[in-house]
Amino acid sequence: MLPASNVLVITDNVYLAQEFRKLVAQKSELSQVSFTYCCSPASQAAMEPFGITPVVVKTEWPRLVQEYSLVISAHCKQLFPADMVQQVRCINIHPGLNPYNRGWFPQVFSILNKLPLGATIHEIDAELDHGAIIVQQPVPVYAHDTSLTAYNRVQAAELTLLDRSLVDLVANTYATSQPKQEGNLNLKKDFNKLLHLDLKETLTMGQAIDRLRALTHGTYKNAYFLDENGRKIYVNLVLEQEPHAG
Ligand code: 0FX
Repeated sequence: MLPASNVLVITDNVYLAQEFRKLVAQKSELSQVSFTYCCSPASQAAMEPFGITPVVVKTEWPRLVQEYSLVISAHCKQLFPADMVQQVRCINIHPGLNPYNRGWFPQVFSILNKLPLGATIHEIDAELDHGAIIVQQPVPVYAHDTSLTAYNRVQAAELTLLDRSLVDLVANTYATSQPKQEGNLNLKKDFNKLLHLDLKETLTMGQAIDRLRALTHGTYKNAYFLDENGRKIYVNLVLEQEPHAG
């Protein structure tokens, strides 16, 4: 059993928050550890039914570093200030294979640029998805994947990694390795630039299919073109792999 400590989990992802709590409840080693769950103000409405209250990291961090011995970002949409990450151990659960396609929606960019995809748990430093790697797991991207199917595979890998490493994360009994290169970083604005489909743009069929499947994610209205009246027509792609013969 680990000695009593206070862990803060900040998350803006309802599914991950629920799965995180389940994992904590399953691990007897963590029975003396106190876990507090918070979210970003923008996620308050979605998170309130689960008893998760907002925190503003930018202004509240001096209190957080006093109250907690570990802060875990489980898809928290706020940046942790450099002063905060120097004063308390901060760990990020990231839906990408650092250092490839760090930042926003990694599977969207992996479908487009073919860089590897996966899940990473890493220490947070002053740069985005950049710190020392604790554990990571690659996941494949198939020709029949959309953003959603690739993302579901990544999320399953994140939970596998979390299940395996949570006790060590809390106990601070893990080794780290530095990413072998800086990799590349995509921001929200890079995703937004992909959404407008210019009907006059010339692409190969492969590039066009990749663009549309990278922007197909369940009910999200991502890719669009403009009709003759300037109204958006949203586009999603349906992909279906031929069943195995026999
Ligand atoms: O929580 P998350 O899966 O992850 C994002 C970033 O990708 C990640 O790098 C960062 N650490 C984390 C704090 O925020 O994002 P989400 O739950 O907003 O979206 C999940 C997926 O849904 C995303 O990968 C693509 C898809 N999506 C989402 C939005 C909001 C769309 O296709 N369109 C959208 O407008």
